[in-house]
Amino acid sequence: RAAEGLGAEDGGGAGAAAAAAAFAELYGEQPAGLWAAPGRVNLIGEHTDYNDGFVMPLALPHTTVAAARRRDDGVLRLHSGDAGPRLVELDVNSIDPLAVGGDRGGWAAYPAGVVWALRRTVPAFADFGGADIHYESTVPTGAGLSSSAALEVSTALALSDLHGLGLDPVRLAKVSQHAENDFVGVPSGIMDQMASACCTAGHVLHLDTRDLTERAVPFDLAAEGLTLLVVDTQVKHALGDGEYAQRRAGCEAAARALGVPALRDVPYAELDAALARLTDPAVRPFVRHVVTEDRRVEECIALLDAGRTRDIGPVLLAGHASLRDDFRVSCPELDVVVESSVAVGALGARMTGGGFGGSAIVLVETDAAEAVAKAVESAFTAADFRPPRVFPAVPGAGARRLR
Ligand code: GAF
Repeated sequence: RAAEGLGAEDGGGAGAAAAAAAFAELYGEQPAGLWAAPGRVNLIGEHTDYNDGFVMPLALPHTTVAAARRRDDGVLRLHSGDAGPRLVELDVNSIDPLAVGGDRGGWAAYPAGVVWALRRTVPAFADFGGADIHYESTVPTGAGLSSSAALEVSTALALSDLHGLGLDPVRLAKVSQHAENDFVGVPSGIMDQMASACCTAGHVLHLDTRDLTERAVPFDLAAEGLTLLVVDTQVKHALGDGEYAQRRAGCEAAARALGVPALRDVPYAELDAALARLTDPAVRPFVRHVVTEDRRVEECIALLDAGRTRDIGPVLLAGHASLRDDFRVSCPELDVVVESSVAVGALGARMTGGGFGGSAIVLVETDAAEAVAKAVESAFTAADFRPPRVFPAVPGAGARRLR
């Protein structure tokens, strides 16, 4: 039942104990430390990050915990509580995107990619001697909640600490994105890694993805009697399937055609003129989405700064319509979440993350949260969809050492 899914997730405590115990069982001694990095939802600002635009993610309480120790024999061993008994063992000197071969696209490509990216970009890491790592994660995979970023950033932070590199959160995010783009081969922007590395509890992160300037904006929904529900549609999304890359390529082609470095540089006031100048009709709706979405981020920030959180509801709805109709990255399940929740009084709702499945967010009065969750669940049953998983998003902390 939806109501049973409404308990907030443990903030890393249970995952930490499980990770330490599993590490000890697997590798025969206690880990040198435990590091956690969260998944995220994005409040608004979708498909803007690879257009140098603005995003507003918040970290989930759900984390990936990495239990790790150093080695000095050139061996990297990786194991995940989610991935069955198989231990992935790699020679650190031959980790490259092709040599990882069978694991390319599999979960181990993400941490292996982080090692590869650290060795390429951090001189002090060049003589990396290896590590043993075990992961436990409460971040749902394939749900559009950034389980990949949580895996990457927890790995980057663990290795940075174990080797005394002292990489700051922005550097951790950049290394992680490098791994995802150039090792795993997913052409994502930097929102998810920045969210996992830089978010703070009780806040959303207002991020300019061009220069990575950021501001933590207070987002204490409980104090206002509000709840942000996450609805995982259980429709697995995969960013690597070509649609994401195709949207990104379309946006970049449009920016070139308009003679600007990125679509972020098209002012909202000049949107109609810019659309008229585009000769390829296929990219016009992409441009309209990105330019209006950057504007919606501004609107949300202004409303939050003015203490008018309830009023962001219509902005979230407009964002969903734009992703559905112009950017065309929604799917029937995500649309049903939005329609069925608003029909019973939700203040606003939208798909979150890359789309093509994954999750939606729903802003509700807290005393209506269970009824809204049930309405969404009933609508899924009526449409013959798999039951969704519903839980509240309490803004959690970014990546940190647990012990
Ligand atoms: C995915 C990507 F990884 C992000 O970089 C971002 O583009 C998002 O889709 C859409 O806003 O999560």
